Amino acid sequence: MSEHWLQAPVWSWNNTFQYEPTYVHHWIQPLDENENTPDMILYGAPISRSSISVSGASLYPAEFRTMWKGFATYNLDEDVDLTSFNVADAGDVAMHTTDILLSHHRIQESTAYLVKRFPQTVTCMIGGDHSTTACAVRGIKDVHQNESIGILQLDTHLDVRDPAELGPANGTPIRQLIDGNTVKGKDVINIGLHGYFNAKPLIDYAKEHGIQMVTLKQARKQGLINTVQDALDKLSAKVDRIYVTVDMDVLDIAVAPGVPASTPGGMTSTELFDILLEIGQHPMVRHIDFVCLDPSKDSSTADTVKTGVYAWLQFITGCVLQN
Ligand SMILES: [Mn+2]
Repeated sequence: MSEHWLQAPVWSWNNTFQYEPTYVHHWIQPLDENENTPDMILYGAPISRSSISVSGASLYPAEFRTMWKGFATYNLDEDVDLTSFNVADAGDVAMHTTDILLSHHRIQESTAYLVKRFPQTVTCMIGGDHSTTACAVRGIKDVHQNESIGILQLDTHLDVRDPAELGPANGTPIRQLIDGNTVKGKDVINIGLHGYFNAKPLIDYAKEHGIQMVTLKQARKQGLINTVQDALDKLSAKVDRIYVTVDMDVLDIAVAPGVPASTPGGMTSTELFDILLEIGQHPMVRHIDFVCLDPSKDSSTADTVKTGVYAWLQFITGCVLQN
């Protein structure tokens, strides 16, 4: 069994709760490594020292859990209660204070541990900045070396900047995975690109490696749901498992004050919620992450953290509808 660096979550549950769970903080339980197979394992990767610009995204896993108490387990729109879906919280990967590469390696090892120990379980990583995605995908590949992994990326950016120049920073994860032969460029689909936020040489790299770019403008024209279904179908036809990475900077700057890299012209929160409901229903999606949300930049009413929890619950609702 591979080593892992998971520590009990910062947030402590009310395990003495004696009624049927009706709010998210009653429902999620700490991971019991000796027991059953949970439907989903949640784990935090609280690192943002690897961000190109200043970010407090390392604070997100703790704030994410704190916000659970504001959400019921019942989804009114879909008329489903989520409590039948067993979500276990494995806590956060312990980060080294100064050694970024060591911290990244711990994320990789901890992901490998979870994927190996719970092969049937969907994993959900809460970042942290986007550098964490490269670590998680490598961890999955370590366990499933003969499987191909496809990535559906919801992001304003391609994240193919050069690690030789920046180190394994948050602008580089997709390039790390392609250059490291973990994932093929043609097995990456990015939805959410728009406007003026990807320099031309990065687009050239993406084209050269066959990354499929769907701009937000194109996606809206053909319908976001159709676009996502199409992307998942395409990936399903050629890979063994799909990893979905949600960079919260895909959201419009007006609805995501807590995402340092969000931009004008991005997704509305409703668009993101609709997409995640669809993604959750797809059986090939085995892994998901949510990254780059910095609670220290958020509004005083934590609007973006609330949006982040809502987005995650939409994915889970999709999983429940699939079953
Ligand atoms: Mn990104």
